[in-house]
Amino acid sequence: EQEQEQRRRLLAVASRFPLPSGCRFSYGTAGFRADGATMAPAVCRAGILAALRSVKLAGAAVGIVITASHNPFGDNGVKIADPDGGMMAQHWEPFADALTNAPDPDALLQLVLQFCRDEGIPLGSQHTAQVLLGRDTRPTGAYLLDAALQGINAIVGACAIDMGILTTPQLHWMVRSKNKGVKASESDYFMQLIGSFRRMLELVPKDKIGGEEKLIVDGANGIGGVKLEQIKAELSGLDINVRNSGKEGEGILNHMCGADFVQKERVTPHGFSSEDVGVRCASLDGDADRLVYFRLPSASDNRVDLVDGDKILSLFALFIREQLDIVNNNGGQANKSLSARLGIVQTAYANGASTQFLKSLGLEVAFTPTGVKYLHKRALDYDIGIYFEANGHGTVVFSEDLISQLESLSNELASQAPTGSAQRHAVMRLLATSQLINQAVGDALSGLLLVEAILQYKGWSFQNWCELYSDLPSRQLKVKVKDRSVIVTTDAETKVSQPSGLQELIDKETANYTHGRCFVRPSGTEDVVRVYAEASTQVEADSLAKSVAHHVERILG
Ligand code: G16
Repeated sequence: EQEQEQRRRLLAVASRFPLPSGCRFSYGTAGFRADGATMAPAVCRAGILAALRSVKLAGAAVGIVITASHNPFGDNGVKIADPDGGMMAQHWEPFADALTNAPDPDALLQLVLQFCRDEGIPLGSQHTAQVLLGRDTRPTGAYLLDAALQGINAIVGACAIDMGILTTPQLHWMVRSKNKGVKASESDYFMQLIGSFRRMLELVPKDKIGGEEKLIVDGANGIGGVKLEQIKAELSGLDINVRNSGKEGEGILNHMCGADFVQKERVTPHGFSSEDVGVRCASLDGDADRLVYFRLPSASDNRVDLVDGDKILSLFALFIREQLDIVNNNGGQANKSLSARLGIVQTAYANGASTQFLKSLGLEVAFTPTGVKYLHKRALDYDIGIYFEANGHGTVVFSEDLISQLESLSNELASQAPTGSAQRHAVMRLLATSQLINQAVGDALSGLLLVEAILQYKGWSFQNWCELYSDLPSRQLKVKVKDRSVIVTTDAETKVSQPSGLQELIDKETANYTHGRCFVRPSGTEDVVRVYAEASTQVEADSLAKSVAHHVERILG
């Protein structure tokens, strides 16, 4: 009987959300995205998918975030979080694609039944499933949330919990926390952020206290600014001013503002003026999973000095390496040590100068294709894995084993040495870092607080941070083509394998430039091909990108 009920529900929901003819969705870099008004069938099916994933994983909580992140205001999309808070396991992506594109209710039912047989998912029996939902501030959000709820409720035994309007990383954090059996509400998230930030500041050496407190944050008119406004009064040691906060009249989501705009265009976002020259500024994206920093160097033009994800990564790497060194050497006095493998993960978009800088520190640097789903997974191979995309998406992940080593070392040192021991302080900084920085996914709010705590610890100005290394001039372009999926890449997206002949053309162009480097790849979030070029001068980087973009246009139409 339950089986009959299950079939009935799936057929009913599929007929309520028919796929518009000619519509084809594809699970991209971070889920499904399109014009918000066309997304309901895909979001409803993502609801079915998330509930099935939870049934498969014995009722563990799974997450859905309704957002199109850095994309324009009218777009929307859906990201799915696995029980550990990371992106949905990649081996379910083909099923996600098939389910979303099932042409009619019967085809959808058959697909689900077959998949459940193949995956051993006990559909229709006494199993439970729970899905946590969140959405950003987009106008289609409420309507799409309802579609997701209907999809979840189409699976017998599934329970949906609406967590409200959130940043993407908040929802990922909640899913992870819930499955760890720890408190998982928004106020728990804020408490963890505020508490660990305070601990970090308490551990700032006395002679470094008194750095630049003023920080202006561009909230992209999205949800990140709203949340930052909620907690900023509790962040003592920081004087935060939020612009593009999403309030009525401040501007449009992601339009001429936000992390993607600042990182790609390298110009002042909307809402900033010559009065802000010289002040440290940060930019979040629409769902606050990306973070970049910038400064207006002069009032005479709108150019910015950019600190992108690579330089945030470099700051984190320097700090963590320094703490590990203090723990393990302690000026030759260490009697206890940690065994911790520290690794860095980047993509082909990482500025060549950043990779060289990290390698010069003796750090191991690995590369993956674009998408946090790849970087995060690779970072988990280390005891401390630091990953960042140049666009500002990244975090630091700590292994469970290292956390327990740190906890017991902290206890031992407390009983042995006077409380002021440098070694113990370094252990405590590492523990506070693991609490502050989101362990589930890249999180602009937690990343921002870690940056601020480290700058204070080091007594660094924005200028000191900028000078870590000089970026090689680079340029990124978008090319609109008929069908971007024609491009197939290999070697972590640094080479094109199809269409044939394109890579040879890229190589030929690149050979004309000193320190030239160039690659192309189809975006997984926008209907464009991205072209990235680097060279020893800006004029050369621009020209290399332009000539390769021209080849792409010519070959792909
Ligand atoms: C998403 C992914 C990022 C990726 C970005 C751009 O970010 O989470 O890992 O770098 O898309 O991807 P693509 O170049 O394929 O368009 P977001 O912030 O848009 O969710």
